[in-house]
Amino acid sequence: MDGSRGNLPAGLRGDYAAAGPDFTLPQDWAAYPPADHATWRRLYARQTALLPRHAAAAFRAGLARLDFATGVPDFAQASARLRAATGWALVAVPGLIPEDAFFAHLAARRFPVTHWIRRPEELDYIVEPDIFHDAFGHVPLLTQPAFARFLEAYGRLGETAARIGALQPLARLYWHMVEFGLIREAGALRAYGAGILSSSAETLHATAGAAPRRLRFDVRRVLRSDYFIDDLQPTYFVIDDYADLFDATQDLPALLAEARDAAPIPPGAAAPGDQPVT
Ligand code: HBI
Ligand code: FE
Repeated sequence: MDGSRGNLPAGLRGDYAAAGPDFTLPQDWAAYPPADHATWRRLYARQTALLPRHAAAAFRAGLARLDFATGVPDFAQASARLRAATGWALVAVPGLIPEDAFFAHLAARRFPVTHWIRRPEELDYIVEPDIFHDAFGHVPLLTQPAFARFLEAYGRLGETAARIGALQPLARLYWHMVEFGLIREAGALRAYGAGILSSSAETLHATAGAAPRRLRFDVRRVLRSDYFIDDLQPTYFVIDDYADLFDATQDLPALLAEARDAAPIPPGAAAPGDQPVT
């Protein structure tokens, strides 16, 4: 990593100079202007309207344990509630951080949460994850023990993946199963992925849209599946239980090496062995 930015894309919005060597910085909750709290409340109202019909039960239960309705969450308060549930805490970061720092935080049960919020004119789409994507999208599910254990195990695999040149397959697992995962509950498809639940368009597309391919979660298939970062997903993977994710990490080093050497599957393409979920 070079200096204070590491291997990050250029032009990121956050104040990386204010971050420490682990890329965390103080949240300074008192410094948020009323306009930021108002933006948070608008996003929160829009997304929570979709949850009863489209969100996984564990997401809704996690959100109910956190006090996120009144405005930008105070990470110290949210961490106290999260620690009581699964031992996880939030740490404030200026935005995307280098992969090795990200993995190290997950392995230590610290979830990096961007501390700034989007501008009102960015309500429907934002390129970089902001505090609404990270805190509203990711944190509620960290109260679910099996998912929390998976994410900690995922973080621990970062070092191995970097050593064997398999960061791309590991990133695909995060993208498909942490950002865009679906779960089947009582025969219905529900969203638990943060990238889905922090976006109203993606929430409807993922769970109710006719277009996307929905496939039964298969870790080998996911590790080879490329994805678009700036469009609705053409393919979603469906689990039956959060323990399926933790189980998939058990022999991941071997699977990562296999996926590293295999041909990627293009976004939206079909592959032999796919098991569609209706
Ligand atoms: N940094 N803050 C932050 N949040 C992320 O979700 C994140 C990151 N850095 C890297 C990254 N995600 C992805 O490359 C993961 O697949 C590792
Ligand atoms: Fe995310």
